[in-house]
Amino acid sequence: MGVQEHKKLLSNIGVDVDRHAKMMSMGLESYQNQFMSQKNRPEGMKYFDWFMSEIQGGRIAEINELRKNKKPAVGTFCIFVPEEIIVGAGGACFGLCGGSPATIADGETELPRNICPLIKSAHGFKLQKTCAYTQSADFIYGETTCEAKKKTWEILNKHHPVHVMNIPHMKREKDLKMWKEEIVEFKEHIEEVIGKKLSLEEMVNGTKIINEKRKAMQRLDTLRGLNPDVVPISGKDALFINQMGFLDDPTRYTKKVNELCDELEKRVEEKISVFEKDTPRLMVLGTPIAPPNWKLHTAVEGSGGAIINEESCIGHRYYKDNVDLENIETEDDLMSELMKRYSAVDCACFTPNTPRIDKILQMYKDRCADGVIYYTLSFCHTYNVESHLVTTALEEAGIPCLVIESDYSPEDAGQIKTRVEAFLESISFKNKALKFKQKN
Ligand code: BJ8
Repeated sequence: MGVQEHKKLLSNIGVDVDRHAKMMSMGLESYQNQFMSQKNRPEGMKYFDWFMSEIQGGRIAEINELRKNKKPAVGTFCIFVPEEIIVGAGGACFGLCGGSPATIADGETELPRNICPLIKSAHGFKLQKTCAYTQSADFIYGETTCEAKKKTWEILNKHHPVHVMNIPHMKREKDLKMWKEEIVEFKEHIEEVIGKKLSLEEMVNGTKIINEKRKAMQRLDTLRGLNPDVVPISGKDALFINQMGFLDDPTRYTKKVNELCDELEKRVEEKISVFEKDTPRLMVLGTPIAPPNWKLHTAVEGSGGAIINEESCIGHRYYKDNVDLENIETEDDLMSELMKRYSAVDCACFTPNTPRIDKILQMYKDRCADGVIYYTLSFCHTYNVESHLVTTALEEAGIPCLVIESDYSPEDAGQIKTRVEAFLESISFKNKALKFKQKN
C-alpha cells in the first residue's frame, strides 16, 4: 500500500494523521536506539523489526480489510478477552495503545491524575485519535478487574463502543458459573457484530489457532531459561516479541516465533549467549509492560543484567495455559473449557491469589534465576498491595528482590538505573561468595 493510500485509510478511520505521523516517527526512533544497537541479535528478529516498521501501517490495512469482509475487530487492554471466539469468527483481536507518556495529559482531561498510567495513556490515545488500532476496533473489550478500569469504561464509551465483561474477584463455584455466562454473552455480542451465528467448528478452529500461538510463546519462554549459562536472546527482544503477539496476525506470528525458536535452540546447543557468563539472571514480576514502555528492560540490560522471564500479562501470565480441546462435543463443553482456562489467570484482582505466589517460586527454581524485580505501575493498587505477600514469600525463600514502582515518564529512568545497578552488584557479590564457599 502506497503512502498516500495509507494516509487515506488512516483518515477514513478517523486518525489524526499529522499527529499520528509525529508519534510514529518518535516511536520508530526510540525502537532503533534501544533495539537495533544490541549486539549479536538472532537473525529471526528481522521479522519483528519489519513488523515494527509496519505496526501502524500494513497491519492496520489487514485489520480493516477483515472489517470490510464483515469480520470482527476487537481492541483490548486485558488478557481476559476470549480471543478464541473472535479469531474463530475470522476476525482480529488486538491490544490497544496505552504505553506512552505522550497521551497522558489528554487522558487527564477526563480522568483523575491519581490512577495508573496505562489507563490514562489509553484514554488519551482515544481522545487524541492517534492509535490506529483503537480507531479500527468495532468495539473495545472492557472488564471489571480494577476500579480505575471499571469506571473508565463508562467514560470511554462516550467516544467508542465498549463491551464490558464482568470478571469476578473470587473463584468460587458461583463466581465461575457467572464467568461462563459472561463468555457466552461475549460470543453473542460477536455474533451481533457480524450478523450471524458462530458454529462450534469455527470456535474450535479459533481455539486451535490461539493454542498454537501460546505454545510458540511457551517455547520461547523455555528457551530463555533452559540453560543457566546461555541466554540466547535479550530480555528486551523477547519482551518486544511478546508485545507484538498482541498485534500481529496469530497464525503468521506463531510461524515466525517458531522459526526464531529453531534458531534459539541451536544457539543454546552451541552455547551462543547474548550476555557474558555469570551475568545475573532476573525475572520481572508484576503489571503489564505495554509498548513503547521499555524503560525497565533498558535499565537492567544496560547495567549488566539479563532478563529471562516476565511474570506479567505481557509475558507468562498470557501464554501459560492452553484450552483443553480433548473432549469437546458441544458448544457448552467449549464454553466450560474457555472458562477453566481463563479462570486460571492469576491476576492480582483476585482474592485470594496464592497460586500466583506458588508459581513464582517454582518458576524461579526452574529458570535458575538469581533475583527478581517486582515491577508495578504507580497507582495500580491490586499489584502494589499484593507485592507485600509476594515479597514476603520471596524473602522467606531467600530470593533477592527489588521493588520498583514507576510510571511512563522518562524522569525516573536514571534513578531506576542506579537502584538496578546496586541490586545487580549485591547479586554478583552473593554469587561470588557462594562459589567461593562451594570451592573451599
Ligand atoms: S489480567 S493485570 S491485563 S487486569 S489497569 S490492574 S495496571 S491499575 S492491567 Fe491487567 Fe487484565 Fe489483570 Fe493482566 Fe493495575 Fe492499571 Fe488496573 Fe492494570
